[in-house]
Amino acid sequence: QITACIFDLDGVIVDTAVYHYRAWKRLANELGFDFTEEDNEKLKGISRVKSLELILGWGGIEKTETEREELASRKNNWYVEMIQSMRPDEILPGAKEFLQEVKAAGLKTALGSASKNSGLILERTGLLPLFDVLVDGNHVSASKPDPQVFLRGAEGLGILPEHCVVFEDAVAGVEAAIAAGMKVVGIGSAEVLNRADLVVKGLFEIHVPQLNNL
Ligand code: G16
Ligand code: MG
Repeated sequence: QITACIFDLDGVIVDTAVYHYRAWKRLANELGFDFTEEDNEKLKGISRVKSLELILGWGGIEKTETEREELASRKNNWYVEMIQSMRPDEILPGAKEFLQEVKAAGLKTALGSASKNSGLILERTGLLPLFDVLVDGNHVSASKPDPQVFLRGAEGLGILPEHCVVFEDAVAGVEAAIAAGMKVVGIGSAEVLNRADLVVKGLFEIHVPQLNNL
């Protein structure tokens, strides 16, 4: 019996990936190199620090820890500047409707995101009231594929992992949900998210009654 839904943010509720991409690209360009959109896929669901490590690797650049901190915060400033002006119309199709359907059915909701900026995004898009519990990059020490972010969410809701279903667009996030002992609905391509219990194109394709047949 599913009694709680745990949602990833970027790629499931909103499309902030394009803003992350722009900001990381700008940083890479300032450092004298570029990376492809295909490489950008590898950054999805990965923490800020890990993303920077990957990008510096692609550029063949080595930096000290202090320098890396400065670069990460430079990228974050550009990113925050862009998401400041996000509007409710940037919510992905069906996401708000599905959240409302879940709440109306009496299920609990939690956010399980790697982002340290999730509060600002939910506030700007007006989705904050639809979540019972928020767990994001500010609350965890290990990032996806580690299950910590989802286990904290379940704990916060007071619901056992086996009664939770996770909605995820990233391979690392699907792995994290499985490691947490939860059901998982992949958002995106079935080929890429082949370990998910079900894959849909977006939250517009799923309804509450399906959740107990995963
Ligand atoms: C998101 C994105 C990642 C990003 C991470 C950290 O995770 O998918 O690309 O690197 O958050 O974001 P920030 O720099 O804002 O802390 P999720 O888990 O919501 O998909
Ligand atoms: Mg995501």
